[in-house]
Amino acid sequence: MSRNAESTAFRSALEVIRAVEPRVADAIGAELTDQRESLKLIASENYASPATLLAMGNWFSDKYAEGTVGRRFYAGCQNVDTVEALAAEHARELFGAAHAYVQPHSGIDANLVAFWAILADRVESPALRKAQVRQVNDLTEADWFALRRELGNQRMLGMSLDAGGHLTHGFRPNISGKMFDQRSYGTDPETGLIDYDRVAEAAREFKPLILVGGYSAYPRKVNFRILREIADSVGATFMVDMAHFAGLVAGKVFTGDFDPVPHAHIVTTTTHKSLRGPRGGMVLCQPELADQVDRGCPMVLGGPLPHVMAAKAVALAEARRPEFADYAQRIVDNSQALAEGLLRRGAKLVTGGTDNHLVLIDVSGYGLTGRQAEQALLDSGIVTNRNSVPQDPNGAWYTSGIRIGTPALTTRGLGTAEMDQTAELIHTVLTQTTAGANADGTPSKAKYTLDADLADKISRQAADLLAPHPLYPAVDLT
Ligand code: DSN
Repeated sequence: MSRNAESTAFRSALEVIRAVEPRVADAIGAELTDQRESLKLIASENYASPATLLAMGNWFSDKYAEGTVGRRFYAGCQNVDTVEALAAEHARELFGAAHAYVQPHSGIDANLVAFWAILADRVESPALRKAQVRQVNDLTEADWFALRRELGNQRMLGMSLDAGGHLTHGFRPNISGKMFDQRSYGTDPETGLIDYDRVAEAAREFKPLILVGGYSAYPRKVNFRILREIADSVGATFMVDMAHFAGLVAGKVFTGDFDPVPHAHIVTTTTHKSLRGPRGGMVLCQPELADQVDRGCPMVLGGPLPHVMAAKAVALAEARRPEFADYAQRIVDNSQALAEGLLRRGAKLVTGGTDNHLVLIDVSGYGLTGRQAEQALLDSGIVTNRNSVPQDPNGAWYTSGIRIGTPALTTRGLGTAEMDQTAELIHTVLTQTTAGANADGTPSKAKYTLDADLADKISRQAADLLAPHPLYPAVDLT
């Protein structure tokens, strides 16, 4: 394919949009400029390929397709069937999964599908059985009451938020925190690592229905074989949310005990993080859960998004190519180079390093909160996000950590030498930022001072780092 084809496609699309609402066309163009110019270290973001992006902007967006392949509640779904079946096939092959459900619109949605499938499979309730065989209208009020009580009292054991777990693993800001009686496992206070003996102990005491593995801010590999053994020892269903590291599983960086797919009963993911696909979610599962998983829409999901499923099929096809394995390995090489660069300069890192795509800096070592550090870095052209660290004294809003990740910069082609330079920029900003005070003289968790000239200088250096690695080099919108 010629490089011109990409330019022509995006330029023509913008011309068509501009004729209707020029401000939208301008905003789309401005977004590309912003993404091109920022040193993006947000661990959960990436850049999808032009083919993936283009697969989303078309007539599939106009089609309703509730149901599953070959079993729809709407007529005329033959083309949707094609792309959904392709996406599922690529997902099964890529991950070695027995079943793949590619309809979830996000990671939260994928987790809701999984929770429902596990509850429906495991909870022995006559009312639930009736509901499942679609005799919903026969349920009495007492049935509904009993059902709600049974479902709402089920136990979930997952990683605590400040250790790197995710909101959707039973925490109150998400509906899972209201659906489940949740208990958390943390990490060892000395090493910052998961202590599997303590997870086993918590499982023995709590007897969860679901043991959840997976994280959004834990910088290390997780041994899923051991977690499965723990789940089995208490009769729990083992679910893994691999949203953050799906690309590392796809690229065979995480294999054996560290690949969740052969060990978990059910695995959920997003498709847009390290996997580099469109914004969306996906569920992989063992055959016995497939039927319930496929009921995701309308049980907990709105109508499928066929245009996004088309893009998932494209992105998953890309992830099956040999070069994706090379990409996944470079993500981790870059992350480790960044961690080493920071450590060498004196930064304090949670767990002292990384095995995956992310690094968690404990910025209390610089006398800052996460909020202050995030803002000072942003002023300097470096985009990160603040995150709690284990036993964080500053809570989830101000935090004491900065989470940085390498999937996006690796997609642009930056390598380990540039990661060392990135570590230098981050360390310089954080050492030169001073925590501010409130009007009454008490320490502020948000205010800070950073010399504007220094911030400008770092921004220019960040731009210099990016310059040899243009984003979407074939796309010229001028
Ligand atoms: N929002 C994603 C992240 O940044 O990790 C997960 O939900």
